[in-house]
Amino acid sequence: MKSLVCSLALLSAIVLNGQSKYNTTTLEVDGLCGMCEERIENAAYIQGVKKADWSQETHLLELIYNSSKVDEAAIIAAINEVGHDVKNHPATDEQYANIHGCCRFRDPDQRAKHGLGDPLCKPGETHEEHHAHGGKHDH
Ligand SMILES: [Cu+2]
Repeated sequence: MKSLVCSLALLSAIVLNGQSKYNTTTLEVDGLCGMCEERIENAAYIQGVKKADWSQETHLLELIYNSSKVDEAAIIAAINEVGHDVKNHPATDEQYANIHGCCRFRDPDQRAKHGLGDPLCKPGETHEEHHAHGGKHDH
């Protein structure tokens, strides 16, 4: 009986090990305050995400996720969906428009109030423009 329990435990350990592939990554996400932190973390906790922890000081979002259930692109899309810019992946203006007034992280005055410098993504830079290749360059 004891050996059966041991075999079952061993078997389930192998099965669990084979299914769970946890990736750890860090994303830079723009935001201002504690409300942003809650919004970003709630958005990032989609199915397959084990840990999402955003720091108001560093603006870094620490993620642990199951790569067999979810990928980085899906997590970035979920964060964009609530209006936050991820480095190299800005939210659309429509998505940003839903951000609460005191969380307007693209607003230079709000940034200054929170002691922040340049935003992660330039104002007016839309998702489409960002990914466009060979566009006009006026220097
Ligand atoms: Cu905020």
